[in-house]
Amino acid sequence: MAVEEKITFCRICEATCGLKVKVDGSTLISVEPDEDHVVSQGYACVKGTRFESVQNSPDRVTAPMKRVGQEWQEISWNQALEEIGQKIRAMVDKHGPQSFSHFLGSPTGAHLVLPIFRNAFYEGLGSHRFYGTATTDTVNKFRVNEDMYGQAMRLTFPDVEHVKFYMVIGANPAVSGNTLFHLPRAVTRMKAIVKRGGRCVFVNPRRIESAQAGEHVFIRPDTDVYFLAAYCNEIIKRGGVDHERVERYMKGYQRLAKLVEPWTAEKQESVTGVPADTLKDLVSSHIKLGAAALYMATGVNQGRNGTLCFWLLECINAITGNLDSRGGTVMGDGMIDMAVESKKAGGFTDLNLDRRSDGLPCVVGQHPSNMFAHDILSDAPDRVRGTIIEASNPIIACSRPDRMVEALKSLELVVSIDLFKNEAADLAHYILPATSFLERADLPYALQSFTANTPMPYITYTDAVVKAPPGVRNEWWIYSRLAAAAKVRMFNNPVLSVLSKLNARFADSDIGLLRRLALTPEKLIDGMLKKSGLPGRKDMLEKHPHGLLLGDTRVNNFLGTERVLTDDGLVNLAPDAICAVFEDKMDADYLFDLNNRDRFKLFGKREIKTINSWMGNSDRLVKAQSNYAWLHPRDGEQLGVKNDDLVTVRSAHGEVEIPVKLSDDVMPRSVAIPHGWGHKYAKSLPHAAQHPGVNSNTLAGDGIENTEKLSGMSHLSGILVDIERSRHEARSAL
Ligand SMILES: Nc1nc2c(c(=O)[nH]1)N[C@H]1C(S)=C(S)[C@@H](COP(=O)(O)OP(=O)(O)OC[C@H]3O[C@@H](n4cnc5c(=O)[nH]c(N)nc54)[C@H](O)[C@@H]3O)O[C@H]1N2
Ligand SMILES: Nc1nc2c(c(=O)[nH]1)N[C@H]1C(S)=C(S)[C@@H](COP(=O)(O)OP(=O)(O)OC[C@H]3O[C@@H](n4cnc5c(=O)[nH]c(N)nc54)[C@H](O)[C@@H]3O)O[C@H]1N2
Ligand code: SF4
Ligand SMILES: [Mo]
Repeated sequence: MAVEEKITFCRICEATCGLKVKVDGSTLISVEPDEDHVVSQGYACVKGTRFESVQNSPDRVTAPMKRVGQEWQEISWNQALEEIGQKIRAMVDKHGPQSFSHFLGSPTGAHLVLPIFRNAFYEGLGSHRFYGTATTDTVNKFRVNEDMYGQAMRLTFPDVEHVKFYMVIGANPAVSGNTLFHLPRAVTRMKAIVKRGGRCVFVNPRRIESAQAGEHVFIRPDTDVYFLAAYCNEIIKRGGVDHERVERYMKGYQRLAKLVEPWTAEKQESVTGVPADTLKDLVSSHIKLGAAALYMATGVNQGRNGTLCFWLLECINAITGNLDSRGGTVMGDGMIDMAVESKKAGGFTDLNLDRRSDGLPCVVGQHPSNMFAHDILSDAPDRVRGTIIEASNPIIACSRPDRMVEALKSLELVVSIDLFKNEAADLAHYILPATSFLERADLPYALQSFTANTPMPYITYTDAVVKAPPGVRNEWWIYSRLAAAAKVRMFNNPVLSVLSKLNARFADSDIGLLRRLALTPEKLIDGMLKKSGLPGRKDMLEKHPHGLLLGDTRVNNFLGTERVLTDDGLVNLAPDAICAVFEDKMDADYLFDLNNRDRFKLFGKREIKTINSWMGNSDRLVKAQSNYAWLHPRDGEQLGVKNDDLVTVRSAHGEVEIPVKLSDDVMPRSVAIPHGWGHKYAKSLPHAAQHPGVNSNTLAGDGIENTEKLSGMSHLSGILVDIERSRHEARSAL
């Protein structure tokens, strides 16, 4: 077969860069950046350009597998789906629908039609037991959106193309892209802020790669809440509030002002390490430069107070008049207004406060992943007895891997839907092989209202550009067929249910006519595009293969409109639940942090060549392990360690032994360890097992006491640890 060149886009991270791939039949030969992509303009990172090592990996699962004892056997799809379907049905009939759960990983974010079918399956089953790694990265933001703007999906993003004062707290866009908004070519775009006379400031316990685009301010891990409270207070004291806008469109200002009043720049300095003068200088620029936006991400989300932090951050953006303003934070409206649609439909994006008996919320319908093992190992009658794990590796992603292993081992039924037999899949009873992103048609991230959440709004569409191996299936198909086997009614409608199950039969029928009749994702997306007044699939492919720019970000399209989804149409600056937690714990937390300011705090370090745990098996991306404990040289000296020496890092929950790298990019009394490593259970990921590294989540605690109460987020960053030189010698070949 001739080699073909095709244009598509990457879906490994949210930057969604344009790619040009060479394909020979069903084999991916190479991946290059798409020079002509309307937004990424020739940028793509190594994870994208070396994706062929993942796509073509000999370790990929390409047929359904069943574990019989310790042996894995290849079985047919019919057998797999029938057996799994019957087991789910029997479990649910005997123990009730909540006994069968779901655990969702981050790669599923980039898959447009999948949630429709997954949700239809679980709704039909009657189970709301959804867990997933959203509670390790970002549900605190959804909680705040719900309380301030009336719906979880009502999400702002910074208008980076026009901003003059941009402050990035606990994020590293140069390495990670961004979360919950698109910003390909992030470094270039952030450098442009400084070029046009603005400031771009990174508040972070490490002088990160992104800091080349602007300035850097050190902050002690998990103390941002004091910094933000003091920042908000300073804005108020210095007259930085746009009172007219606040009075017209918002409520709760007085309560907010009163809550932050005790938090001075001087007070925060003692625990954050950010000099009071630095904070005041930042506030001066914020007010003077006008168009200002604060953005935060996982580094802060994963602390003990991620919800309080995002609330304060959104309040600062709002009261300074920057919310819904050019160069401030904007509320994309996109192809579909996800917030409006979700509010109308109810269901999976709702905030559920009464599903759990322990009082933890289910933000966007997700139970806290920190409670997954607990809910399995509990002796409650409705405990979790079976689960599907989809695109996730909770043994590495979540706290207390030992407990996660014990819990997964105890389940009666575990089904992994994945590309690989990862550590969690190794403990499953069945593995169902899924398509990679190159093997499916898509629009960019659905969560972002289909590309609305980007400083350069655009739309792009891709067909599947590589033919999936014959034994691999798209998840929409898997859930439809599973529904038939488990006798689950889809879409709460008998006719639609029958049709959707038939549709899945048609989609891979041997009869060409039936296959052509099937309503495939391509056809669904075509309909969605046209309904939104955009070019259909064919036109997108032929006329706009590199994407179609949709004009500038829109402003003044939110405040005072029906898009504010609170009952009274006002932005709520002082939601009761959030204020109550602030009142309750700020002083106690502050005292605790003051008393522990000389101890080490652990935080994370994402790396350009890996994404969470799933690139460790690529021989082109991971050639040696880079899983070090990064320490400040002064701390290294005190501990008596130099580069590559082993240290033991110990928390209240566990300990790891890990080699050291010293760098003055790391704040003293803190230690950065990349997560996503620790492939010691990786029997079926041979390359990853050669460079295992250690799992930093051994140091994180699970259970309610290590879970943020307003959102269910796991506490993964800013964990107190002790470090000592290890008694063991450093391994020479790391
Ligand atoms: N290369 C690569 N890209 C990725 C990923 C990956 O694993 N590798 N993962 C993807 C995923 S799933 C996500 S959610 C996004 C995440 O995207 P980001 O949130 O940008 O993730 P990080 O690069 O880890 O940035 C978090 C930053 O917070 C800092 N930090 C840690 N603790 C604190 C704290 O208490 N306070 C402050 N102020 N800063 C703190 C860390 O030093 C780090 O620089 O990245 C995505 N992109
Ligand atoms: N200490 C610490 N822990 C963290 C973090 C941290 O910063 N520090 N970050 C947290 C964050 S933000 C996240 S998102 C989680 C990540 O944790 P997870 O969401 O569990 O992600 P991975 O561990 O990378 O596992 C992803 C799995 O999906 C599979 N996969 C890839 N593409 C597809 C696909 O298209 N379909 C299917 N079905 N499977 C696919 C891969 O093979 C891999 O096995 O980790 C969290 N854990
Ligand atoms: S930055 Fe993200 S989207 Fe772009 S190529 Fe790399 S992994 Fe893919
Ligand atoms: Mo994430």
